[in-house]
Amino acid sequence: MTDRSRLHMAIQKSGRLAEQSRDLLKSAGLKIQAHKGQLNARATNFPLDLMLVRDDDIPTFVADGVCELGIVGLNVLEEYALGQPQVGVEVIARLGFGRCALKLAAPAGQAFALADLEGSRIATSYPRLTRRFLDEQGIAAEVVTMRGAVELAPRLGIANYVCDLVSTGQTLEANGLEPVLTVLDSEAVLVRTAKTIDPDRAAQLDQLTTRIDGVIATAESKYIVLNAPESALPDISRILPGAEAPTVVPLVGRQGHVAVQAVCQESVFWETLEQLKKAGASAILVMPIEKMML
Ligand code: PRT
Ligand code: ZN
Repeated sequence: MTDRSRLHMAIQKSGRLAEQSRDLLKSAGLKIQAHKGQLNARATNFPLDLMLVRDDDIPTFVADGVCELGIVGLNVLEEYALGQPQVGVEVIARLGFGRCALKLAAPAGQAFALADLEGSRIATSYPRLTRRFLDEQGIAAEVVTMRGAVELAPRLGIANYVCDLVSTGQTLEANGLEPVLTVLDSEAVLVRTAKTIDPDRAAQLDQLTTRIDGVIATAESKYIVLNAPESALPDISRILPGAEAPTVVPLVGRQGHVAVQAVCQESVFWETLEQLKKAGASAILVMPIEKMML
């Protein structure tokens, strides 16, 4: 029996999203108590229970309200949603991991034009997304649904093309295929049920999602401190990536010089530091941010 005084979140038990889903929750300050092989885990310092399931089941759990929250690949979610008459799951945040793309691939080295798909057979584990794409392009083709080993279909003579998830592209290459079109760009997303949640649970959900937003924001953010002549401030503010209104403090004993502090919400590259130095900055420090609440 599920404890209705606690929030429930469905995450992948094992697989490509499992570890990073748990890491995200840990970064949000949750201590998770899990026992090997169990389908449930409990946060000991937050009213959250985890359901550890196959990724394919996560949209259903969330849509039904069995779990208020879930972490799942956008590809799995969209494929599920296309088969449902009503939207039962809402995306709250993109999480920046599990990145991949659903791509249409053709035999390598073969000239390809969109019109070639007309009347062809396309093997995929994502029949609804593939069908939607073909419909949008006005192409009539046969979609062959396969559970796995999709990339073998052309060689086995089952299909002319495949529509499969790609991250590095190695699997396609190893099977003599090359991507020709992108059907969907995907990554892990945090989702919530569209069902109404009682006020206590809703407050917990807000608290948790605010923390997760903070974790996502911190992943890329850096804290920059530097010294500069006051006259260089306009240039320096322009260079600082994704920084809002930096703090400017006078430097004691150094007339016309200031210390600048800023949170940069985009990656800070060596090139950025070189540009800052050129603009007159010195003693530049770039520091990771551990926690942030926006
Ligand atoms: O057991 P369960 O059903 O939970 O897991 P699963 O086996 O269905 O899924 P899993 O763990 O393989 O993937 C979970 C999610 O990770 C997917 O739904 C995607 O959102 C995301 N993801 C990210 C990927 C990939 N990258 C990926 N490369 N999912 C699958 N692949 C496969 C792809 O299908 C192909 O076979 O990896 C191969 C291609 O990889 P490259 O690197 O050779 O291009
Ligand atoms: Zn799966």
